[in-house]
Amino acid sequence: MLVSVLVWLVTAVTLALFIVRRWWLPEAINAQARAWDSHFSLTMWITGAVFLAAQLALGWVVLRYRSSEPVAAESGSQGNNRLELIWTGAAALVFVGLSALSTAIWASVHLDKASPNALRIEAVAKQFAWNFRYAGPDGKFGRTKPELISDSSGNPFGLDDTDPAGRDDLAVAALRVPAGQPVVVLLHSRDVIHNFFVRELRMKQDLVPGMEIPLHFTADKPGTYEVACSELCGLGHHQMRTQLVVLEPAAFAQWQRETLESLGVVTQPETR
Ligand SMILES: [Cu+2]
Repeated sequence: MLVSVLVWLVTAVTLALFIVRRWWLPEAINAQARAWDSHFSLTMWITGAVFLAAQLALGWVVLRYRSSEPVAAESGSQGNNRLELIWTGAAALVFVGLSALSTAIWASVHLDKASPNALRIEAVAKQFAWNFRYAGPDGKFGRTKPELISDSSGNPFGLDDTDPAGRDDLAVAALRVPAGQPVVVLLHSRDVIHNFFVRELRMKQDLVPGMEIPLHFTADKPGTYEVACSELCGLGHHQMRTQLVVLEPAAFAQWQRETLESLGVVTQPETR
């Protein structure tokens, strides 16, 4: 009798933790994250209902068939093929169905191409830091050469300063994006596999040496969020983090202009 009460108690506490949502996901800041959240909730409701029914039944069976007499092992259940078939089939259907339902979200994050007018930002990860590069007002990334890469002289991208397209390139340690505008982050790694992860975007993408992996999103809520490396990449992995700062478009333009001016780059378009 005590066992069935315990089973029901554990069930109640477990469900309460999910219903109260004391420890829950941080707020979603883009359309795909909100889509993930509603899919996650659907999964939780379905599996939660099954969990509740199964636990209630378990407690009831324990209560109903309890015996103070020792029971011989051979006299146990004979099995029921029909029941086995039903619940195995139902579980398979739920798994496959939920996976199928989520494919559209997965595709919109990982398979669809970024919109052609998305702001392109280059990201380079290394043990144990992040760097981001903006093409500047000319919209063109300057040429880079691996042999020019030098953190000590402030050139983490190996920017070749003989290329005029690179004069207005902006290299910074935190990722700033304009709110409500599509951006595509071109992910690179200089050494080992790292992972770009922002909880509020519900996005996670590996950075693989030798590859350029584009990740596109449209963050619509201004704020400061953490970018954490989510791949164990060495001893300093825990400190490999930076920020994603979502700014109102005007504030983003102002930041870009002011930063370039502080570097001595004139950003006013030339009139002649
Ligand atoms: Cu890392």
